[in-house]
Amino acid sequence: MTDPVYTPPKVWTWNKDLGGTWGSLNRPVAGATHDHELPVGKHPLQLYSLATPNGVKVTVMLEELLALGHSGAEYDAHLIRIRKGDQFGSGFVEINPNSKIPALVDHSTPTPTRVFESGAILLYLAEKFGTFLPSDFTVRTECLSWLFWQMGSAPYLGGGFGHFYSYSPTKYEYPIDRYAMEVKRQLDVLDRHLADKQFMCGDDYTIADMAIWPWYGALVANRVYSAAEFLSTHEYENVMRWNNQIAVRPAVKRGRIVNRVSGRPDQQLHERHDASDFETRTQDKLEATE
Ligand SMILES: N[C@@H](CCC(=O)N[C@@H](CS)C(=O)NCC(=O)O)C(=O)O
Repeated sequence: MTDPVYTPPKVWTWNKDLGGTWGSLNRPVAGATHDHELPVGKHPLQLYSLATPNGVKVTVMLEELLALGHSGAEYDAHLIRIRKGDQFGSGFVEINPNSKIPALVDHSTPTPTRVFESGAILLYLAEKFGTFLPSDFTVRTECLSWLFWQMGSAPYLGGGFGHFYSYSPTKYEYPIDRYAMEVKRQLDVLDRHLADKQFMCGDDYTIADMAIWPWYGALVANRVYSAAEFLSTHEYENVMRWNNQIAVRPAVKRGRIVNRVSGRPDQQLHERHDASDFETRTQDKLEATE
């Protein structure tokens, strides 16, 4: 089917009825829509997030740090329901003027430090705790190249492919073709790179893997957009192997369920305020005590 022809007007105006999952929520202006103070828990690190791929990057990193024994990485994970517009509350906008999860506040610094953008948060935590980022200058540089590759590439996967294949109220051929092609190219970039490497930066698991896995690992495992068959992701064998290797890490299994509000109840921990919450406060346990 040929897509309907659209002639853009001279000046774009805001059509408030865009439709679709995000059409009525997103606006062409920044800033808060309502007053809302953010809660602050007892731990040094306060995370405000949701278990989307960008959110999972950070909860996996925090769980990995704790698994290594860094008690300073103890955190409260507060839920930000982006489909309800929590990202536009005044408190959230103060810590991320871009109104997107994840956002972190470090209360262990002389004055609280806000960090937004998942890549910046991963880098902040890696530098703060001196781990998951190689110290050798050359390897570190390569690693940061992959971290920033992810930050630049995932918007084509999420905002491009995912949006038009999954969220758009009407399916149009041109944008789906355009972004499917780009996402397959990205998967091929990863597949070739991982052909002779265990992880993105070599033998060590780093923040580059933590950034890339929640998006591209989820894609090949058919956990985002139900697009594995459409994109023939089984063809990217090295990405599949790398995905499986990361998915079994205990910290990854914990991190990916924090701030999750959909899927199996035992895989949803809406808020995390204590390590014991994984045993006692997943949705299956909470529902059983209701
Ligand atoms: N580049 C940002 C992207 C963050 C982002 O797009 N977050 C999405 C969820 S995955 C969000 O908060 N969307 C809410 C909205 O667009 O209103 C990052 O990596 O932190």
